[in-house]
Amino acid sequence: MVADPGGGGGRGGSARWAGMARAPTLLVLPALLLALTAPPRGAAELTDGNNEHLKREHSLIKPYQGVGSSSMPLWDFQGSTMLTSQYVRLTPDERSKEGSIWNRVPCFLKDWELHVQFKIHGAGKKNLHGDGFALWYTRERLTAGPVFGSKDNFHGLAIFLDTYPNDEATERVFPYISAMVNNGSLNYDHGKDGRWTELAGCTADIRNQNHDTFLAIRYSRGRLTVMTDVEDKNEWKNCFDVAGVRLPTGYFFGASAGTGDLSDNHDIISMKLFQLMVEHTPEEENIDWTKIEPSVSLLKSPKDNVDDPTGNFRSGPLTGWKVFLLLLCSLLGIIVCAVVGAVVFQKRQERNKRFY
Ligand SMILES: *[C@@H]1O[C@H](CO)[C@@H](O)[C@H](O)[C@H]1NC(C)=O
Ligand SMILES: [Ca+2]
Repeated sequence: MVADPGGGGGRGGSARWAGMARAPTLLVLPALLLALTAPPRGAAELTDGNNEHLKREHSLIKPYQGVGSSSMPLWDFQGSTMLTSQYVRLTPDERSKEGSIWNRVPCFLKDWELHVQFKIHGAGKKNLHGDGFALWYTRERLTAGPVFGSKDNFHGLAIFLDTYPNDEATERVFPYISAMVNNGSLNYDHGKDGRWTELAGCTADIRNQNHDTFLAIRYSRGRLTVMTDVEDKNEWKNCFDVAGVRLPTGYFFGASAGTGDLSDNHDIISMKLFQLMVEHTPEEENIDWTKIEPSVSLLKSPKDNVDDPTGNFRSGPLTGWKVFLLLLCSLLGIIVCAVVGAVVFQKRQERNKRFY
């Protein structure tokens, strides 16, 4: 196996994976035989980022050999994307740029984990920078568009690393990382930072950091997990973890970024794809995974049901008022009953006095 030239070869040691392998039962050895012949290994080691499970045909690693070259390119790039020996710059810190880089080889792995090292940096001061970048696992590739430099109404998965809050009324704290699954029918609402199509998300301080910043996306058995390593602690921190996500095989990995009036350098330093060794039932194995329609079966989180899609966030306080009114009415009712009761009781007492 070729030594990892992408720098940080030590990344993915067992220690940093301890947090990631919260469900070791999901990680099954490829074959029982292997387990019997090989010395016992911790389940967590299987996905510890070692080169054994690294899929080079889906990985983008320094010095980016084969990127855009005519002989055997694994990756294509488009728009403002610029290659150096140290990074792939999707956009420079200039207005109205968009660029992307796309894997040319469709991915037929059922269970995978993508590790992305990136750097978002620029001269823009507080909130005067944008817009962030997107990571894709989609049917379409290399098509410029309005969603972080790429096409809207896509088929597949998008992870947005959004650095600019377009929606001034948002309760989310930016930079904000979110996921969206689309079967081609949904639009990404840029003005609302994708609020209505958000599957899950988290806040992460991913801009203008002096240390390395990483993101991991794991997709296995319908479960989508996103983790960040952006605090220079060399450990993964959970961003979100959702079940019920259905994605087909045969889609393409990519990354894209766009700038508008505000800008930043959006650099990809590496994208490393690891195969996860997961056992599937015969029924699962028998279906044609390339035919799966991207979908999410999970119920929306309660906060999405409270929010009014018109952007009106009044339901919370209204509910409060209703509860208050209800309590007030109940209280008045109790007081009335008590008064009436007291009067009746007093009348009876008086009557009793008369008769005894
Ligand atoms: C695509 O998704 C939308 C909304 O999530 C759904 O209403 C529609 O039926 C889906 N289309 C297909 C072909 O599955
Ligand atoms: Ca935004």
